[in-house]
Amino acid sequence: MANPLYDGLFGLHAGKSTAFLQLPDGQVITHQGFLEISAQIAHVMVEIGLKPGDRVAVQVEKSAQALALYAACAQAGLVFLPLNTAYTVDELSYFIENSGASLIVCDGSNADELTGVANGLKAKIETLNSDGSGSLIARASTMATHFATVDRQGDDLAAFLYTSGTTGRSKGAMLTQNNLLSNAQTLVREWRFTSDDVLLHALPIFHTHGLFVATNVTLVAGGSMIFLPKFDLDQVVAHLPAATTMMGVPTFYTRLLGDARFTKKLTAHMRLFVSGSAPLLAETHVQFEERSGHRILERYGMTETNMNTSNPYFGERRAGTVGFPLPGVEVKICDAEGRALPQGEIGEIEVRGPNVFKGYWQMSEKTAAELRENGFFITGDLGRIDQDGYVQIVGRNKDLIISGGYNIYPKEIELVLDDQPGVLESAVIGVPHPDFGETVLGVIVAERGATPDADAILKAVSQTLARFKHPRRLVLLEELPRNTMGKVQKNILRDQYQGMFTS
Ligand code: MLC
Ligand code: AMP
Repeated sequence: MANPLYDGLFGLHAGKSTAFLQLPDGQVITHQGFLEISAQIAHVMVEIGLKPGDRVAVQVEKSAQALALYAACAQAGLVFLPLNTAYTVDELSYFIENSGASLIVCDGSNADELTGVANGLKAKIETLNSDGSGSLIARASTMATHFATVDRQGDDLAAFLYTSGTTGRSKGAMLTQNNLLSNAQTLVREWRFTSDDVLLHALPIFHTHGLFVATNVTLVAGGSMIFLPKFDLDQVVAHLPAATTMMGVPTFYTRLLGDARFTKKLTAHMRLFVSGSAPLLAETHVQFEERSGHRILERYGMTETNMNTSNPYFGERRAGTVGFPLPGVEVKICDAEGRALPQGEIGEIEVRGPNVFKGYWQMSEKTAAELRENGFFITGDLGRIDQDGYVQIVGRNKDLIISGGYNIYPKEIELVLDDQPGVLESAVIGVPHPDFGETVLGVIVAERGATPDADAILKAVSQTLARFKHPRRLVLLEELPRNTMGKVQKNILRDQYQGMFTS
């Protein structure tokens, strides 16, 4: 027996004294040093009483210790459940309750509020602060630096990542050990990662991009990461000279283009820039090449599937496309029944492969609605495949806004807006935004004779939902445009307000 994920990402670096994490304060953590921290944390998990398959809900700032917690969960056979640091206690309570997490790891500043949630659910709580302090690490520091890896199979669960849906209820996407490992191994080969690579890591580590793409790829290759707490333009510019690769959402690249320090000279030594999580405008692609001499490599993925397609490392990286299906991944353009459409036509993108998740936690109906019996996952993205085989994403068949790489489901916000005094109904739409790509606009209709108070509404939203989901503006309309079936025509609203943040 073995533990494919731990062995394939972490265990293979045992004893290596080469750098794994380079922190902004100059501290370097070697591969072996990292394994020792994670082994110590794994001992704490066992001491707490966690058993293989138990869920560990984690809402902490990015740090080396936070990453070691991910490795510890893999080694102890636990299911890692990372959560956006922007989530409110309301949002967290749902994830913790729905997942049945046995342990919550949070920042010390949130411990009091979350202790209430934990007690109600019989979950244990430990703290981990951004500077690496906290009860978890205090306990870990007394533990042995070797831990006997727990046996797991490739089909066992490794992580839950929550993703919202069109009904407003979040779903826990169940990812197996094999889902994560197979995708990382494929990407290392496709993108030519080696142990010489130094990846500039400025993404959060609670989503697929920063954790399962950037981190897992670096681990499989045995390379190292300059591990920044977040995307900060000055820090990124300062650390680029020491990096060989960088991964980011389009906002990273538009922000770099907006800075005069971002030049050919600064990036001449770089090997690769990868973009994903949101559409990269073709004009950004072109401007980036003009300024830096590098063609960004755009790829396409999702929480439920990890990465599906990628532009080629060698060969033409075609702007406005997400490249070819990755080896082992099948991509079909289909009609609503899942029948393949003729080449070149626009339809729903469906994918199948070792990367595709196992289903939504305890939501068999939702799983059945999106994951076909033949293994194809209905992505909700609309696309076509051009005559040369490049996949192009042309839109979405799901009501989703992507702001700065974060997914926002309008329904979740509409439910809160509809509850506010004086509001009859609402429609939330995404409109173009120069920095975030898209941003949130709330359109509300007042109850007869009422005058809703916009400030009070936004305050109520802020108590319930994470900041990145807040409408950046509210618009009051007499009524919402509807079609003959009574369905709100969001396309009309999007057309009407498309220039609100760009002109
Ligand atoms: C922060 N804010 C956001 C936001 N991020 N609002 C909308 N959309 C976002 N993405 C809020 C802040 O709270 C702040 O609120 C204000 O916006 C401006 O803050 P900022 O200083 O500009 O925020 P910053 O820290 O710079 O964050 C922007 C960002 C960050 C783009 C760097 O959001 C980011 O790192 N995004 C990456 C997301 C990601 O990793 N996605 C991958 C998902 S995986 P205020 O109160 O000051 O106005 C996936 C699969 C795949 O999709 O294919 O990869
Ligand atoms: P998430 O649910 O956060 O994993 O987001 C996945 C969604 O992000 C996909 O279904 C796409 O809509 C979008 N996405 C990811 N990568 C790209 C890309 N390169 N271009 C366009 N959309 C993308």
